[in-house]
Amino acid sequence: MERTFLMIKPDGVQRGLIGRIISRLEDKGFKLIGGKFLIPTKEQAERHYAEHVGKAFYGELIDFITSGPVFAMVWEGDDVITLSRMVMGKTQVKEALPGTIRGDFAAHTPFNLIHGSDSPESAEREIANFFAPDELSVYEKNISAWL
Ligand code: RTP
Ligand code: MG
Repeated sequence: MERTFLMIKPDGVQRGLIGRIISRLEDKGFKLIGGKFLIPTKEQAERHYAEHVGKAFYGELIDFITSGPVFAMVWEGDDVITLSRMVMGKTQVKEALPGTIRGDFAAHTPFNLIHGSDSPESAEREIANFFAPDELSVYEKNISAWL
């Protein structure tokens, strides 16, 4: 079972899209095992986006991601890293297809609403940057027991 770090960015929070974004991830069948509302510190943001240091959009990206609250989450599922990025859609809003979160709701890059880890190594690093181990819940999902 794979884990990924997903984060609703400040634009998604400001626009009131937390519920609808989470619904799409739940609809796909992924399991939410951790979530919290926070304003990323500059250090946390710089660790998170270390791979982009030196790129033209880096400064703007750090300012954006530290500008207000985000909703940070850990999700579990088979191939959740690849599949959640498909649910999110392409990074550049002009390439994000309808039916994806970014394709349906985002209109300008870098305001593309949600972050998702791009590999198991990134996921592990990003989860550790935002969550302590005891903030993640290990549980069985058993829908039929609740109907
Ligand atoms: P993310 O890391 O946020 O999940 O997005 P991603 O993997 O799809 O894209 P990545 O290449 O890692 O870029 C990180 C974020 O930087 C902003 N960006 N702006 N102005 C630009 O051309 C540009 N390119 C990227 C976006 O917010 C992107 O999600
Ligand atoms: Mg990325």
